[in-house]
Amino acid sequence: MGNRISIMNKQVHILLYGSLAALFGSCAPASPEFLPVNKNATAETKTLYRNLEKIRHSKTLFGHQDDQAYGVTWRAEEGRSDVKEVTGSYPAVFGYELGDLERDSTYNLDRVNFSDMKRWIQEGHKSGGVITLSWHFDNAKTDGSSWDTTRTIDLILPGGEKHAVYKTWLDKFAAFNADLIDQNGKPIPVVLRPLHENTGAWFWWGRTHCSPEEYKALWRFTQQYLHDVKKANNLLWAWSPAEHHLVNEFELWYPGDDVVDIIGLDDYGSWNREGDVVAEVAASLGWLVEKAEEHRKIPIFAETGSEGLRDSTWFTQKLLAAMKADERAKRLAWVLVWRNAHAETDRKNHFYAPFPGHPSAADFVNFRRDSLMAFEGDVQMYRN
Ligand code: BMA
Repeated sequence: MGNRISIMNKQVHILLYGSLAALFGSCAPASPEFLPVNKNATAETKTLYRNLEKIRHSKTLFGHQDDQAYGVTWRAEEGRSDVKEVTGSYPAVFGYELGDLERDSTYNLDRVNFSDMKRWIQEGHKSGGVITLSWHFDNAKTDGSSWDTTRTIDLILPGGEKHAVYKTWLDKFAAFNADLIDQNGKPIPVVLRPLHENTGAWFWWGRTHCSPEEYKALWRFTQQYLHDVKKANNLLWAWSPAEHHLVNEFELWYPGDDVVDIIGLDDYGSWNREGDVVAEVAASLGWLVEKAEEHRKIPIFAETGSEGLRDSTWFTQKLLAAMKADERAKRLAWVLVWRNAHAETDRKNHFYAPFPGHPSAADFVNFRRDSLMAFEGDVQMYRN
């Protein structure tokens, strides 16, 4: 109840301030600036942050992981995108994955060439889209993957015997990041989304493999090192726990207002539950938006999707329906669906966006046309 009142107050405030601004034009007092946590963020990064905050009140950007890298029937073919081939437009958010960068590998863990990735990031940015990066990094103790949950966090924190190794990983990211330069020679703003899904237990940084203090210390060290030592001033920081245990444990694991710009949710599981999934996802997205707004952060649906899209109207009747069923959920800045793995060389039926000829293609065109959704070209993220 209290929260609803404060949202109503906010709307009255916005209305009032809007009318004053209209009356007095540029003489009206400036609203408090919406700034990222990094005081030294580049002007372009600040513009992106401000625009995300502004645009989310009328539009939700559509994102797709590895969109230009491969689709269900192709791999690394210039200009291709399953999303574009079905709807005529690229997404407005491009997600890429850094896993295996720490191994000095030419390819990431899903066989995307890192130099190709840099070029696609440049193209995505040039089209006005948002770039976001996840990182399924290895377990430093065992050299296993992210899914190797052998305890390792104590070793990579400052003072731990693998701390120096962890720093070399961040150095490698900093070198990769330094190559992300736009056509004017300026650093491309990047939304970094490390240590994700930590309220689940499947990664070594998950809730049963470290304490909240250790998790938050690792988040803080990572940020401080990239900001202060590597001078990576093009980053916005997205924290995206999984839906598991989230409602009860949000504040326990939240790294802090001074180190988070964007608050997201990763949720695949809810779509497969019994009952009214639209109502349930709507409620949890509404809750997330309210939580982010309480903290003065930007809310996103950081990862979701229905693997293999067996429901041919999933995009409009499930995802969009949930985003519209709760007034608060309409204020998400973006929703990103996971990758369309190449069936022949990677994984069969591991795709989350329709591709030409798929039964859900027509529904996805309707989703793209919906007035809430923004694809490539619908919004300008880098204009002041
Ligand atoms: C997972 C799956 C894996 C992939 C990983 C990193 O959820 O898609 O196949 O390797 O993300 O992209």
